[in-house]
Amino acid sequence: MKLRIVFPALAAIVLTAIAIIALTRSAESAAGDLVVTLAWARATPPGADVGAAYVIIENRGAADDRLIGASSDAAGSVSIHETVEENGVAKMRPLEAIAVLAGHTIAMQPGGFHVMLMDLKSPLVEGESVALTLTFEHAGAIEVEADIAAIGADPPPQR
Ligand SMILES: [Cu+2]
Repeated sequence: MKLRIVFPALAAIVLTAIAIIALTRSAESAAGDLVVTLAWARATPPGADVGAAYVIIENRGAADDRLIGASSDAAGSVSIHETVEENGVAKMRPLEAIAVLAGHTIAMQPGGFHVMLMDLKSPLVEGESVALTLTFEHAGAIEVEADIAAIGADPPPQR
């Protein structure tokens, strides 16, 4: 008898918790089968006019796509970069595109793929956000708001 009352109550609590978690994770932007989450950037020190932003790109579809460009009103120019290590030295190089294969996830992060913001119009300030538009070959444009973390911050935890 008691179980019958406790169980629905428990179920309601669990469902509420799931709904809350889903809401806090709803900071995702999508176009078609491409979903972009966890957009963030590192704050820039005074005087610096370049910064970097990072996103997670998930291709939930059955067709491959490619990230072919990025733009932001906050910067004079924006490009897609990759950091590679050559002879023990980290170097950045611009990429024409990043393939986002069907069913795959691309995780940008410091030391790897990133969105390079050049000629910043103002410094990236911790606690604020910067708007980015990512352009995909097939899915088109996806707009995201990148949360600005501290200078040199580690990536936010993934799900
Ligand atoms: Cu770069």
